[in-house]
Amino acid sequence: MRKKVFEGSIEYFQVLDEDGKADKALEPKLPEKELKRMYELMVLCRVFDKKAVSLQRQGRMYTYAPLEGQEACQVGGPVALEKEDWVFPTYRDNGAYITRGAPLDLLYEYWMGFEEGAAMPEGVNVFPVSITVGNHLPMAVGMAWGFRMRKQKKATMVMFGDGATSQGDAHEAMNFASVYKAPCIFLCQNNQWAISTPSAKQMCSNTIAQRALGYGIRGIQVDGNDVLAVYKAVSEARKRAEKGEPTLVECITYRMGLHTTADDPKRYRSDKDVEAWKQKDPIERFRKYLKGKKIWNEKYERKVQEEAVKKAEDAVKKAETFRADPAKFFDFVYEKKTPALEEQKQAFLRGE
Ligand SMILES: Cc1ncc(C[n+]2csc(CCOP(=O)(O)OP(=O)(O)O)c2C)c(N)n1
Ligand SMILES: [Mg+2]
Repeated sequence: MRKKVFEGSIEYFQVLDEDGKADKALEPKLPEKELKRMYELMVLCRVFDKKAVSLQRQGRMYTYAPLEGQEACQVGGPVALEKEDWVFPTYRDNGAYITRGAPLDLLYEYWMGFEEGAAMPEGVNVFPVSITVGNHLPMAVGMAWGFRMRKQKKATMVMFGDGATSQGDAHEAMNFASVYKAPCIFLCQNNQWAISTPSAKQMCSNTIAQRALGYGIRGIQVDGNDVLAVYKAVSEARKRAEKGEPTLVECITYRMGLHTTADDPKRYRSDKDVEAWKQKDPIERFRKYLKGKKIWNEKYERKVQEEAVKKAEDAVKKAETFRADPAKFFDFVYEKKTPALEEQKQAFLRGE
């Protein structure tokens, strides 16, 4: 006897087409103020990012991983969360920090080499970046499971790339979240590349979202250059999270820039591809939508750009005047300093 024991498929959706026209059946009903906030955040992310690359090129910042092209994911995902939720980002997700209210000077400070920049103010619930690919997925699930055990109505959202889905940690995390009903949202930014490895060489499955079926959780694929699609997918996932149902959201996007400032993508991908993705630019698409709704005009654009540039420049000034206190190094080795460590600290302070 043979019979089908499982039937499953994966949906893809897009709210805004490439001309910024909305699919009325899917368009989220957001007030003008919120739409403007999202647009302003996307512009701020791009301005922040371009500034960081330029600082690195001038020798004023260390290695930096640009987010250009991924603004719709990094704004649309985090804005759909509740304030008390937690986000677990990667090195590329400065936009998620910005959206959650991180002070820009701390972000610059961190990428200038100061760990102090990773300490977010109270209420900015974003974990320190995970440079280790994939290792933050189980952490996000662990925190979410904790929320569930304490009966708190909070959720976590972990952000990761296509490459991270090849790590054992990613599989363990999704399976664990499913079994323990952890209120966790898995937001994958499939930007087509893991450094120089294209998605097609990374996996043989058609989508990343379909892996959710194997864990018995919901998987959805969205246009990751469409901020309203990402927003809608994550808002729905957030509602399910509260019921103990994790979701895997795969955002189809593209890394427009370098993997990091230490990379030269011209050695492994064609300008033609990059050009084609430029036509799908998430900020331009959203701008067209806002223009169609008579929310956007040239005067508003000038104001948004000027404010973003000022915020970034002020933050750079602040970050560049930051001076670390090397004696603090001794304070964070253990929760309480051992006598030997205290002795070493005192010797250091005496300049020995
Ligand atoms: C465990 C581990 N292996 C390898 C690396 C080196 N590494 C840094 S980024 C990266 C590619 C990750 O690609 P993806 O997950 O798609 O994220 P993206 O950089 O595209 O945002 C690799 C292999 C690392 N940081 N951690
Ligand atoms: Mg990638």
